[in-house]
Amino acid sequence: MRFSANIVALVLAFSGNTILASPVARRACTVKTQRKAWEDLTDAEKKAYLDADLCLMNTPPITDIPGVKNVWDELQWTHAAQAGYIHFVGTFLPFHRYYVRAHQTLIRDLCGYNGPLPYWHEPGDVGALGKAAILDPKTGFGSGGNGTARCLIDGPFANVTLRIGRNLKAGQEYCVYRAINGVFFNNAAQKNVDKCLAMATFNDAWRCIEAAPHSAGHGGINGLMIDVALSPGDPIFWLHHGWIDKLWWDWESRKLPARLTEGAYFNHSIGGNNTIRGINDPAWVNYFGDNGTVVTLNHVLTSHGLVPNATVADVMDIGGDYVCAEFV
Ligand SMILES: [Cu+2]
Repeated sequence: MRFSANIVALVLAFSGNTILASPVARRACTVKTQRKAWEDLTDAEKKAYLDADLCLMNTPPITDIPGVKNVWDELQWTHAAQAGYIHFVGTFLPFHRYYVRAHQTLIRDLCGYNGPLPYWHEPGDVGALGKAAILDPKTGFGSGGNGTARCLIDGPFANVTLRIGRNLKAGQEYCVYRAINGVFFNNAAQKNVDKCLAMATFNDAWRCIEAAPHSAGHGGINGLMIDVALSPGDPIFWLHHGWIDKLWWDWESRKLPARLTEGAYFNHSIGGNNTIRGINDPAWVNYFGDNGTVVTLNHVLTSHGLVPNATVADVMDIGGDYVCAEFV
């Protein structure tokens, strides 16, 4: 997968105002959002959550992002637009925590969803992915795809139309497509999780989590989910990244409060790089606010105006004022 400098230039050119919007004052965290495994939701809660995603797909755009037809497109677009700066970098985990939180804010504010935020407990489905509750056609996200296009044939998202392409333009319309791969999903095994959680430094833990548990969920669902830029088009993405976010929090929780602060996080080995693969457009690098090539707590996280920008510092504590959540 490639990300060209042209894409970055395009992104900055039209969104200069929104991307640089300063963080707004936030409310104190009083009532924490409960994050629960999908199988611990009641069928009514599952339906309400799935309906909220369908609602986003029918909600008119709220930003000036070109070519989008609804908020779901916008969520997919902002991930695609910065895909080269949020994967294989030190902000991989912080960005995706911010992004999961952004999705939660949108289903709450635009679609009235106030239930628990579900995640996918993936090790529980290793060896039996085809029978996973999350893939249930009636109470879950639908099963695998079918035909040459691998479009979903059942579940609530079988008739969803997506339109954002890798060039960030609305082009040919396409479906949510999957090609379930139980062999690849074996990497989601608990032993791989345990290995990552035992890592002593942030850099080692992050790279481990991104490599095995993270890749396993994307590769197990396959299809759209293995597109590093466009994968948020499949609603399962949010439950997969809810799980990845839990793994980061589980790692942080092993040494609190030390793992909420910069020293314990980044002062090991080389620190988390904030660009990859020679993609170092000065506009983005300066924008991040790290004052260097290593990710810091000042690093800015953006969603191009879907929700206000935040910083890595804001998202470090899952129970802090910004994320305000707890795993139950
Ligand atoms: Cu991502």
